Amino acid sequence: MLRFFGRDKKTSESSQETGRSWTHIVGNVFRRSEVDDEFWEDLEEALIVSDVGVETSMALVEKIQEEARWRGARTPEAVYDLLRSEIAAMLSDEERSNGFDDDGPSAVMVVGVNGSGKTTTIGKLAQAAKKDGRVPLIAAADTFRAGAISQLEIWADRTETMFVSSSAGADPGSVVYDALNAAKSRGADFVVIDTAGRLHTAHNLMEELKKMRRVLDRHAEDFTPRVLLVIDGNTGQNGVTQAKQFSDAVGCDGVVLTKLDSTAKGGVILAIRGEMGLPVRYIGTGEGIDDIAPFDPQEFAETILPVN
Ligand SMILES: Nc1nc2c(ncn2[C@@H]2O[C@H](COP(=O)(O)OP(=O)(O)O)[C@@H](O)[C@H]2O)c(=O)[nH]1
Ligand SMILES: [Mg+2]
Repeated sequence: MLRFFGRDKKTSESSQETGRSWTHIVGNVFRRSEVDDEFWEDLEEALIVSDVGVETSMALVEKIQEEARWRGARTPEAVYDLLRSEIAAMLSDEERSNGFDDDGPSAVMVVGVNGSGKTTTIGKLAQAAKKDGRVPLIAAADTFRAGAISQLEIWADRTETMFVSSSAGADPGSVVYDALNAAKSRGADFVVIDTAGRLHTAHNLMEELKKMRRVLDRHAEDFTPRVLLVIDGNTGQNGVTQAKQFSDAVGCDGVVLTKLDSTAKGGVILAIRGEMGLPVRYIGTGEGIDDIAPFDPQEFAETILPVN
């Protein structure tokens, strides 16, 4: 599913702001005249500042040093090209490229902290699914607050998508259950489920999400269960912590990296990939309904480290 829609909007066109930040910070290192110890130290530091994380930055620099030695790359320009290729290779996900692109019906739980862009992403996914000939159904299982339900309903109306909700305070697991049954009887083949994201409140979000996941798993014969984690591209190292928490609770299939149209550095995605192996599936590139694109590692690498 969602095979063609992203072609309207390229990763490289839509994340120019992110590219600018990298060109400024990481690009500067390559102005040095020599590839010496100081160069490597500066490169590592620039990657860390770009949210790539200490562990992943060190591993990346080590890999590139090795590669540079092996290939006899001795100039900053040559190392720059190696870095770009290595980043693209690291983010690509060939062996699992079909993991989310299910041919049959699927049900996707969208998780992430408050404000990361879950509700907006759900509207965009429903729209994209329609363009792709799918029949989506949106489930409002963020029942923590009435405002969350009505915000999602606006997206359902805008995209003319079937909508299943309950009242604020209702059990989110039962909303998922109702949504899957409704999807089955009404012929929907792509169920997108909104969830709460308030980590710092008394109610136990992770336990609630686990319950929802169990409901999904019980319907696995009818709808392939999927979990997408939404991460704000502006998030620094905290994004890794988020990825760990949500993955531990419900197991994530992939990440949607949002707000790449803003001053997001996006480097956290390298840290998430490096430390946890989670692939990026989609990028959010604005607040509009069509501002989503499948993630393209090569284009992303060329955006943050432009080909001269
Ligand atoms: N610029 C930009 N803003 C976004 C993007 N995705 C979401 N937003 C904005 O981020 C804010 C929070 O989004 P929302 O979907 O409500 O997040 P939620 O709390 O995770 O459901 C809203 O103001 C959205 O318009 C994106 O890709 N780019
Ligand atoms: Mg929301």
